[in-house]
Amino acid sequence: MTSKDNSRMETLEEYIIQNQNRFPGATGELSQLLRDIGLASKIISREVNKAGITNILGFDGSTNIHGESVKKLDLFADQQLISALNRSLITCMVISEENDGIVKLSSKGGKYIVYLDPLDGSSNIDVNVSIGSIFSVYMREARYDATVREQDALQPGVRQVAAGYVLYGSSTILAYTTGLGVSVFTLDPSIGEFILSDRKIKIPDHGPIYSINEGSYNSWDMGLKKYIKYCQEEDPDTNRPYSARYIGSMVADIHRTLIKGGIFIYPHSKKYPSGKLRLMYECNPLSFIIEQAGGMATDGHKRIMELEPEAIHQQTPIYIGSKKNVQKVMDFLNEYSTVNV
Ligand code: P6P
Repeated sequence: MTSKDNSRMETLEEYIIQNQNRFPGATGELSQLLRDIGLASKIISREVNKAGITNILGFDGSTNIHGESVKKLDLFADQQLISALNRSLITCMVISEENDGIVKLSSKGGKYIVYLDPLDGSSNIDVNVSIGSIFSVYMREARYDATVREQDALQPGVRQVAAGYVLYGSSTILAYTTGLGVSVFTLDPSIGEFILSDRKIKIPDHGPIYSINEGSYNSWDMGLKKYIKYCQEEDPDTNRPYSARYIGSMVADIHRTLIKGGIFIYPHSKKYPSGKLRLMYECNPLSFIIEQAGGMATDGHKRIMELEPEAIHQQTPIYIGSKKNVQKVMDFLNEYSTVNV
């Protein structure tokens, strides 16, 4: 007789292995990749939680491809994630916000391609606001012995085989999906394990919260201006006025949206004509998570995960969250699409 210990929740490792058995023919390689990311996240979490004590706050003097000053913790997170993926020899290349080009790993025959935003929201590090790591995993479609090329990584989000994020906040949360729903884990620092806290989380169909940086109001399209005014009007029947919540860390804003519902918006603007957020390592992975939880994500015209990428650091506008909230903003954008800003 097999005794199953029901006295404690599953760890991330146990859950990944059990999930792997649901994929006939699974080789265990994707499971290993997810465990690698889990391990690196624990190490990053330890550094983030003591950043104020050790000399790891502040800038390291360099700038990334977007001209943003790179913080020491950004580089630490980037190095931890890349070296963890490198050790297991199943990833052929990494594309990360912290590296201009592709990072070829020693295992040129690796079957996976991984996009990373190693520490999203890093401008919040010095003010102790939640930050996060984001990952997105694709299968390499070229022959495994072929030279690793950037072109292999330009795949639409619908071809992701896994995606997720780690949120370093009041607790460290890891959420991921392989296309079978979204599972959420909470790090128990006393045992150093991520413990399952939600097996298949669902986003509310509607939420009375909108999340956008209203500082760029003057450069919004008319439809967006009208939608935000709609959110602010008094109407108890539709839970309005909504609450405005904006953390400035996409992972934190998206995790709140996943739990409480509502909508997160980063539109195009005069400062960011193509939007600020990166398609491949912010918008696609977080859209995979939100869609798997029953939500929706578009660039204002098209489903985010159907956008055909032309560059690994490409940016896009994004409207993401509860289905009813996203559909409502789309109605306003369509109604006023011919009205100039
Ligand atoms: P803004 C952080 O730098 C980031 O990439 C996302 O995490 C966040 O949602 C956005 O930029 C914040 O941008 O222009 O509102 O400061």
